[in-house]
Amino acid sequence: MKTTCPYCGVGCGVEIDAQERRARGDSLHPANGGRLCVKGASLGETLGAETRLLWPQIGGQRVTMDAALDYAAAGLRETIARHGPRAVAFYASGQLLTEDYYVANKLMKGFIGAGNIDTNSRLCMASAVVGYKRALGADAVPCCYDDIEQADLVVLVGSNIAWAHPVAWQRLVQAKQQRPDLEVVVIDPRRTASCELADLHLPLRPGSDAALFTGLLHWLAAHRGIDNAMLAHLNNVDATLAASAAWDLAAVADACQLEKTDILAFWQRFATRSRVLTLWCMGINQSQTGSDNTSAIINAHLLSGKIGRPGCGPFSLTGQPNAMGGREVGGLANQLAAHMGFSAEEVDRVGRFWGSSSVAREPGLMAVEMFRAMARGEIKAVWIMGTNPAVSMPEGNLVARALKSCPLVIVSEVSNATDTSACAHVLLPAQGWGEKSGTVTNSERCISRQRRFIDPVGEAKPDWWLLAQVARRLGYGDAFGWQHPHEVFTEHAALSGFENAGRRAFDISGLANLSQAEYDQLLPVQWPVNAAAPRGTQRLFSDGHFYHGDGKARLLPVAIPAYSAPAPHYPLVMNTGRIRDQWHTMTRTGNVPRLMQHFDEPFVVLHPQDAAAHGLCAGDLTRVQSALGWWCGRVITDDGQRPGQIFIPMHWTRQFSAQACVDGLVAARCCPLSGQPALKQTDVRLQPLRVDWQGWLWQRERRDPTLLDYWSRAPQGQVQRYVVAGQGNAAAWLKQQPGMDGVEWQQAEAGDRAHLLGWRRGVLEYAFYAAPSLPDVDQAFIAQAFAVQLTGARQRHALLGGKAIRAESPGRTICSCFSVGERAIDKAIAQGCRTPAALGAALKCGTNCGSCIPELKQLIALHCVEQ
Ligand SMILES: Nc1nc2c(c(=O)[nH]1)N[C@H]1C(S)=C(S)[C@@H](COP(=O)(O)OP(=O)(O)OC[C@H]3O[C@@H](n4cnc5c(=O)[nH]c(N)nc54)[C@H](O)[C@@H]3O)O[C@H]1N2
Ligand SMILES: Nc1nc2c(c(=O)[nH]1)N[C@H]1C(S)=C(S)[C@@H](COP(=O)(O)OP(=O)(O)OC[C@H]3O[C@@H](n4cnc5c(=O)[nH]c(N)nc54)[C@H](O)[C@@H]3O)O[C@H]1N2
Ligand code: SF4
Ligand SMILES: [Mo]
Repeated sequence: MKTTCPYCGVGCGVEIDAQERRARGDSLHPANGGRLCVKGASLGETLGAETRLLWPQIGGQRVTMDAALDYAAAGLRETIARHGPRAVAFYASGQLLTEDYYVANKLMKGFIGAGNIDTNSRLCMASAVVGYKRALGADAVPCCYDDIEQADLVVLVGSNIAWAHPVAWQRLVQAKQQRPDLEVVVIDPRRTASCELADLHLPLRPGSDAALFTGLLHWLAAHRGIDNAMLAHLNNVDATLAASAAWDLAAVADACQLEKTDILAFWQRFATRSRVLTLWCMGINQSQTGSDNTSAIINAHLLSGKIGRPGCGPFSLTGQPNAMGGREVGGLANQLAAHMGFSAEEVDRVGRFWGSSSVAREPGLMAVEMFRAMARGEIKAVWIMGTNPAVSMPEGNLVARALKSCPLVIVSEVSNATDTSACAHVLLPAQGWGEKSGTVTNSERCISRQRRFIDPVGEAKPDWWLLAQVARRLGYGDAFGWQHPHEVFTEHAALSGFENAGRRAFDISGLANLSQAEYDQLLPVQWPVNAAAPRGTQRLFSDGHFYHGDGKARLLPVAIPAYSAPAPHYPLVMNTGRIRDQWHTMTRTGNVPRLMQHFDEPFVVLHPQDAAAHGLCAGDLTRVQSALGWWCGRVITDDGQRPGQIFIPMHWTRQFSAQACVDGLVAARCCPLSGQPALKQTDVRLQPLRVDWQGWLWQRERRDPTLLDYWSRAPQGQVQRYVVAGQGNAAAWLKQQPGMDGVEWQQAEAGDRAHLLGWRRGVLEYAFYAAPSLPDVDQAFIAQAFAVQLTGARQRHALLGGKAIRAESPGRTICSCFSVGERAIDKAIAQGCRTPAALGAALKCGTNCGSCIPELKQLIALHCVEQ
């Protein structure tokens, strides 16, 4: 069965064998041509029912689906009757299917009649949307993935594509192998895995991108970098150039804290290469000047005519599998539907199409404002679907409090335990990937099908169905009567073409008459798809026509913030982002042991100088504090970090660690135009976390430790592995934990080490190894001991010692696809494998998705240095 990967915005086609539950790349899909990254390749392992939400619940008690839907509808109806439609809100997600998203938007904006539906895309794409709309007249990505292969110069700015969009990265790697003169410039304060391919890395001061690109604009104008043929299609050129005049090389070098020669090397390449593709992501959007950052990039492409041609363009990589679908249906609070806004004409048009006289007339609250209004008691009922705001929103502690104080919280979810569902009054089990059916749109505007290939677990239902059922109970049945997602899709497609006449870029009217069979067989297709382009459209703006009323694109002067020194109490700047093998709040990837191997604890990356200045070494535990909260995790040192800047992954939640939700520290300072919060720059300080002991704890059941400043959890199949750290006596702590009645302890204490095995009726329940610092034990052997019945005294003795008889630990996993550990790789390097290809031939590492190749190269380099 062919379907689409539910993780990142690359949108890879997947072929899945439903019986074997094995995922392979779809060789015919335009996004990936058969490739998958490790997350995609492990999709089969996420399909189990163990961690799924199976039944509807009210107040934690299982109820029937009807009872849950009745309760949710009655609560919404009552809230609307007493407090008006603006007292309710929906918070949706770029991980919903387009059909789900369309129904949610139609219910809120079309029938409840308020604008209050916003989405996690506010944290992600909102600045790019503003940038495109202002410049091009439409939220329309001009480019396609083929441009990666056709470019002369690829600029990666604020994008760690090697980890966040691994298959697009693979395409770039291959293109550069085939055409070594294809150049890559990486603009990122950190040296990331993506720098592996960089001809030039600009480690700029965080937040200074707009200065760099405004300087580029000024430089292009002064160095014959203007495309004269393009000028006829541009507005506002003179004013924008005048506003950029102050940004000469010296000013930019000062603002960005970069070497002038490096800046020039970038500007010269940009000006002289004919085909330049700029790929940007969260380092640009998640900023207080996010919208202006995107405009600064688009300005340079417009003025130099590097748009609308193969290998060219300002290309915003979308994060989520269907962030684009959300933008199409109008899932953001400041859009109405299908690329229409809230003008009287548009409200009237959408009202006629939907058959509703109560369509919202003004934008609703954007994400940050929505949760603040909830905290103030103004939002009294919320439905959260496909997102985990208690973890992923800035001001995390305020958001959690707002949710706890909100009188009605409805959550539709696939996972049985999330930080957000812990605040829910009504839990609705949603169908997950493989069960649900519909469409998604990837970064290059390509619509592809997700298809059902397994039966849903428990009573799980598609999100669109849950929404439609509630809509019927609210009395809007006629407009929500679909039986199949195909009917939702064709209605959405028809709205996109309704009274469009070429004015709105998003037009898929060519799909409005699909039969169900045609929908089921739909091949990937890039919008617009209409009478003029029945087979879709690979690139936009090739004809120099843009979507502003006058048909021209618009350059825009941008605001460049003055540099402000860090506050004395919080001298470090915290950057946050992604790691290669985890997806967001880990509700799915965190349960796949193979994906936990790359990094299995929350960590902070520090420049060695900063670590030393704080009395910290690699491997220590530390506390990071901002004005809003604190975080706890392990130190990694890396000289690729800018001094003064630290990096913490966004992924860890209260389900996986004691105190590692990084958004509890992040203030909600938003771009005034897009409402997107600056998630990459928080002033913090750090200090060592002093503990008496650290240990490993394996236990059969999940029961999270209590009374500790630090723990973190990594599920390992049938057993849970915790890393714990505490004060006082380690053995005494363990024995006092709840639920220890009837456990027989076998204990060995030597010096300051404590090893304990806990047995219940001869069955191993606990294995615990503590010492002043984390002891070296044989993890695979210990986890395995929970799967087999250990009988021999010698084996039990070995288990108590924490070491298998004659075993060697494989070290940290480097290649997750083939589970190849650091030790085997080191050994192979010592035996003469000096290239990733040689390592691949010997151990298979790096030969599937290839995203560990940068780390393989590092290990080879390290070995050569040590020699
Ligand atoms: N493995 C994995 N892949 C994912 C996801 C995931 O959770 N896991 N999530 C998906 C989603 S929703 C998204 S939005 C994308 C995000 O994809 P990316 O944006 O590529 O990932 P991030 O790690 O958030 O941040 C990218 C880079 O921005 C840099 N940065 C920080 N501040 C600045 C700055 O001021 N200027 C510049 N130029 N760079 C800066 C950071 O150092 C970081 O390396 O990934 C998608 N893909
Ligand atoms: N500090 C910091 N914070 C960030 C970011 C950052 O870089 N730094 N990045 C931001 C960005 S770009 C993003 S996109 C957000 C992502 O943040 P979230 O959207 O909050 O993260 P997810 O873990 O993807 O949440 C998706 C939830 O939906 C559930 N789910 C999965 N499939 C389905 C389904 O089909 N139906 C339903 N109903 N539920 C489903 C999952 O179990 C999970 O609980 O985080 C943002 N927060
Ligand atoms: S690159 Fe993205 S879409 Fe492709 S397999 Fe990996 S996570 Fe899925
Ligand atoms: Mo995102």
